[in-house]
Amino acid sequence: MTATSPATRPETAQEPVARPLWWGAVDGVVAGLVTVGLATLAAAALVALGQSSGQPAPIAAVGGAFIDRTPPWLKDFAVSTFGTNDKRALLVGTVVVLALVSAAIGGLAARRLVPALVAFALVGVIGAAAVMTRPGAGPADVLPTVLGTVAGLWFLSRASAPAGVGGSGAANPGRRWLLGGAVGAVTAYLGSYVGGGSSAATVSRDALKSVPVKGTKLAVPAGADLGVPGLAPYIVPNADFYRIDTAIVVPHIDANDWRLKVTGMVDREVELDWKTLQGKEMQEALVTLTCVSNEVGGDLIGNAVWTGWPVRELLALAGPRSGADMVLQTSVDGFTASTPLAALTDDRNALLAIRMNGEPLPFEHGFPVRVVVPGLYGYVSATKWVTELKVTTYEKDVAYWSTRGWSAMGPIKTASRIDVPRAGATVKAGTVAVAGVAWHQHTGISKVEVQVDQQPWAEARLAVDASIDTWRQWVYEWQATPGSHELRVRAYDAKGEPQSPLEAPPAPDGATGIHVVTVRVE
Ligand SMILES: Nc1nc2c(c(=O)[nH]1)N[C@H]1C(S)=C(S)[C@@H](COP(=O)(O)O)O[C@H]1N2
Ligand SMILES: [Mo]
Repeated sequence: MTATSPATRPETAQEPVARPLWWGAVDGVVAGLVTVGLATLAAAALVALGQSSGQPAPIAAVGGAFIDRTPPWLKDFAVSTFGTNDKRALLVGTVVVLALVSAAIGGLAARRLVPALVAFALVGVIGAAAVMTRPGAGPADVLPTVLGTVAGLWFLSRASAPAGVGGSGAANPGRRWLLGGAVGAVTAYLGSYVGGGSSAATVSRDALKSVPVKGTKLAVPAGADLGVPGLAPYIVPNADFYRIDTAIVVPHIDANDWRLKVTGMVDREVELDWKTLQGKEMQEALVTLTCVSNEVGGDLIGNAVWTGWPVRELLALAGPRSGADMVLQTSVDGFTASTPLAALTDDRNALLAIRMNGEPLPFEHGFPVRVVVPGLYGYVSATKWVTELKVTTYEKDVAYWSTRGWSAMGPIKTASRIDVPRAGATVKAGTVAVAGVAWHQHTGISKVEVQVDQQPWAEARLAVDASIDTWRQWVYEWQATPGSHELRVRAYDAKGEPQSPLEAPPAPDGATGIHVVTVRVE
């Protein structure tokens, strides 16, 4: 008998024709899609059923884990390259890397199935590890990734099995790709759709829109907004408000599940829930938030009416011990901010804010509760989705950005910006309104000056002073003459201190320098 005898080697089990490598690569990508799709959908289901308070979707978890391990230079590069799209860019990057890895594993599967399956499972394990190390992760969170990975392994092994013994490997792969691709795409879409809306959190936020808030309303003085076209509005609508955070997926917390603990160096730990907070007498305050990453002339700044309960009153219930000088704020997603204890207990009215411009906080801006502290950059004060305030010391605890090259303290620096005319604009000769904003929160602005080319500095007209905690609009009527001109602005705070003219980058504690725009006059 020869080795090729039909008696020993049935027709159907003949050595299959080796599949082209690129077939394998496509199989790998489709297997990856099936895995991610099913896992995303299962994760959304877990969240919708209230069975997870972590980040059970593997792509989001890997992205989040990556952000938390990003060195400062890479973070700066991402923000300067992608701006506030940096997280979208990271998600796209994660998906591209995963597709490449899946393709490579699929190619391997076309030649050697077992090592390929092991490699595929390993990628699943990495995803599961990312999920399980996200803040708030519970045991159930691993299930979506396990389910997805098992389905992906099944797909890959079926695809690679020889035709005729239950496999479809050597058969025309088109149908398999179409089916697998459809399952992956539909589940991924459904998963992100369910994950994005219709959750208990959305229901709870919608219901709160019509619930009246206790406390006195604030009236914004007429004249705080100069109404100059192109100038940033004094109050920035929620939809236009800048957003900066490390959250790959915006946390969706049901207000009824929200708790805030006061821990650390206190006489007694206190826990605050939503019902209790809602029963408090609220205050309304105008506060301008600013990001420490804002470049000179940048737009990572915005002003809103915030409604909330003073943090001071909550801390008083806990009784901070002497020796404490800092409060480490923690959010549901693990972000931390170190705020001077004094800034939360003095008369500046740091708030546990529940409303932004009269609406329940948008999810992106911290629903159900965030902290707002006048005078401090966001990264050391404005914790969104806040869940814990630990009274401690700067010596003992270090916050998220302070371990990544940013200063532990973050008082906002005096600055000013020209909004109109825009840099590079062409304007008509004659009277031109040069206008912008200036800020030094919790001190206030007393004077703004504009310089045209090398002429002497001239005083601009300030808008009505609505609050020392906000930016202030200014306008200067310029008699523009034809040609190219440079416009500069500088602000003085309420103590008469001019802003620093020295050029400094955002890191480690905020940019300084003069905003200059060049315009053409015809
Ligand atoms: N939970 C959480 N809160 C956060 C951050 C964050 O990454 N996570 N970023 C802070 C930073 S750096 C800024 S500038 C402000 C921005 O607030 P906004 O997105 O509502 O404008 O939020 C702060 N609060
Ligand atoms: Mo920030």
